[in-house]
Amino acid sequence: MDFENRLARVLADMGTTLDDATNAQVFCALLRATRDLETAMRPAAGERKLYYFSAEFLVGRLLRANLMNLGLVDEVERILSAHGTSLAEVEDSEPEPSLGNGGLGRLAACFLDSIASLGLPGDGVGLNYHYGLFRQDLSRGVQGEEPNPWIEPESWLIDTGTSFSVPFGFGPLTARMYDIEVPGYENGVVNRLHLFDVEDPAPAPEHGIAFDKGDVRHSLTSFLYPDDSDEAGRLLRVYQQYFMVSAGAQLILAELEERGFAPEELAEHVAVHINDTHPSMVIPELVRLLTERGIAFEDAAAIVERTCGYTNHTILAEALETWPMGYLEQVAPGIVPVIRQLDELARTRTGDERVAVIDDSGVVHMANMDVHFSHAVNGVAALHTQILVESEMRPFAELYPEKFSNKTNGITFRRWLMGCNPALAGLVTSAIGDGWKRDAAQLEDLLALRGDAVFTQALLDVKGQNKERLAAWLRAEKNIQVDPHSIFDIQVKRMHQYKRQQMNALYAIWKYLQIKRGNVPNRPVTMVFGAKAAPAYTLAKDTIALLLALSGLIADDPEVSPWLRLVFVENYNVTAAEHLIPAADVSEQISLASKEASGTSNMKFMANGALTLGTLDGANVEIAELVGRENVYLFGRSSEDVIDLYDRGDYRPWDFWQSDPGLTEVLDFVCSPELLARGDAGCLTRVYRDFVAKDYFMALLDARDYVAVKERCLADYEDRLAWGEKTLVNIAKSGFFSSDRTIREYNRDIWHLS
Ligand code: 26Q
Repeated sequence: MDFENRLARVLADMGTTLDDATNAQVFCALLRATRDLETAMRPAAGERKLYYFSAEFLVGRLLRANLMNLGLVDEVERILSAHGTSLAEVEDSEPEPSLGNGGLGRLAACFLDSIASLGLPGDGVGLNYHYGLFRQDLSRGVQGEEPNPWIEPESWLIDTGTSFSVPFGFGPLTARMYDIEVPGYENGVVNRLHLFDVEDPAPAPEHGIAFDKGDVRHSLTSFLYPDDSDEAGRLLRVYQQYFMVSAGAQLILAELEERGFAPEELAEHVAVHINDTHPSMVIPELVRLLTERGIAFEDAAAIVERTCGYTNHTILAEALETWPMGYLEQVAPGIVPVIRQLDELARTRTGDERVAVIDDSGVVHMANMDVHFSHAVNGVAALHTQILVESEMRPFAELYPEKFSNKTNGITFRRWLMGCNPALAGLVTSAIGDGWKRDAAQLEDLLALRGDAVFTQALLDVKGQNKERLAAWLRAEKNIQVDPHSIFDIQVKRMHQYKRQQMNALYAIWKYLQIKRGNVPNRPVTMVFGAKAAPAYTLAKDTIALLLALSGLIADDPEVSPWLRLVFVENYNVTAAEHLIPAADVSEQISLASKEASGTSNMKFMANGALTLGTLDGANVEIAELVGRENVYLFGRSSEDVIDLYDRGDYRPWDFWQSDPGLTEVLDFVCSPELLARGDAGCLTRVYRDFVAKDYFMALLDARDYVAVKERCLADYEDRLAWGEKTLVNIAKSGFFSSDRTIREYNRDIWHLS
């Protein structure tokens, strides 16, 4: 049956027709027709199957992505336009699944797309959070958090009817498995994302995101990473993690048996991947289940070590998980003896206390357990892996040199170019054909068009169209006005001190003061921010308050507003990113060198023809190497300098503040009467005090250089053809950052799926 008939049938089932249906009903019918088509398709098969364990899968809206991979977008557009609507209008009815915080979760989603598109056998394993990550509310000038319910009566979730019993300390709890289909790009493959859920989930809280964390049986899957600032929150996190990995491990053994293999053969037929430490308990859980099936502990541990791979995503100490043994005894008593045995086994390999699984205060170090009992460990960009091997995990790298490798992150070009930027995708295809859609490295063919003024102008025109589109979207969705002829300078990512949105705020103040003095720029600049702050992260929330106060001050100042705008896009998520990234001129990637493991928005901006303004951190290093220094705007101290400064412990922000009158003026403005009239005094004072007394992520160290290089970048924008050529080189070189390339490397070096 063709898709049009399928759709008509579903609509008839719903008691309507394409002509009579609302956009919401058409969305619902498209969802059902697509899902039904996919359920009839088969997963990739092979000798070995991957299970990618992750606490987050930030998949974004799924209708367009699924239709694209099924090769149905053109047909659906044709059907819809005959009835006076379009995919863009219809997909606005789709709630975005809210199953991740940021980069790590979005990476997992890009990986699932690439695994299926390469025809590899691999499923995701995660949790079905009902209210997801919070929805951000900025209406009061500070961040408020609201539940984000995304599961509607008709959704992408398929109730498989399969369930597993998870043995918690308080007794067993049933984990019910829901699946989301993951189609490959035009290859007939459909893999799966398995999301485990409790049977009787708690209703959403009426207001805010406070809920009964003690009511584990019902609230386990309510929210993604409940606030872990209190004990109940931390315990619930352990419950979530064990629930996910115990159910996932049982699924693996059940499927292994179905495929006709013995538990002893696990490593030959299964690869387990641990996405950061959140799923680490899968190691002791698999060992426990294997020993239950009669395998001796040492053998089980060896099998599990040959099965598992682990990716580290951060070197920030606060994100390295450790759990007191007492928590584990309460939550998952079944794996406690296993963890003790694993600790002893690791101690037979080394006497180095720094790499112990259980330290002398009885705390379990999840990352240490991962490194001892995985056969492969990787960082997510060349610099990050180098820092892991040379400093953060040095004792491990000396003990197990063969385990360590780098796997530079990637993004799926299906969503991040073909899906979100059809104008650029069309232009690229008209120039080099469509081979790049399967093999992003072919984007390099664009380099032949360097010096072709007509093509360069066409690139600039596409950017102009995308800026108009973004302006229309911001007006309609967020009630924000922007000028498409201004330079769009965009920083979108989680709010964190190390990402240094506060340094970008200092630039805004500096520019504001310049314009007040009559130093107006060549062309107006629109600074765009989008970011959620963790609910318990005070300084991050304070920085949002500062940016909101600045936004209002600038907008209401008739001398400044024709030249500068600062807009803060509320509730930044994947859908917002898909509108923002294609329209960016400047991509802000300004983390303190050594702190951003990789970054992935840097890759998305590059592929969409924005120029990077950044530090030599994470994957920015590789971007700069690929495009050459003349096609990227670099500033700031090197990672070596920064690591030295931390080692010596002699960074003093107040020296900068006192010795540099320009900086003093900008900093003092944070607590000026003008801003205090608009923003919460407590928030602004905390930001100010942190700058001068602590500045742990050294914004003041790089602030001067940042302002200077940003000014040079904005001035360069005026030579339109030269700028267009730089964007051409960036797009042409971005193919390296395809997640297809990343997944090929994981498969070649770690998973060996086929
Ligand atoms: C840990 C303990 C307690 C509560 C929460 C957490 C927690 C939650 C989320 C720790 C880490 C995360 C997410 C980390 C993350 O998104 N890391 C990013 O991963 C990207 C993909 O590799 C990289 O590109 C980014 O550089 C990295 O910051």
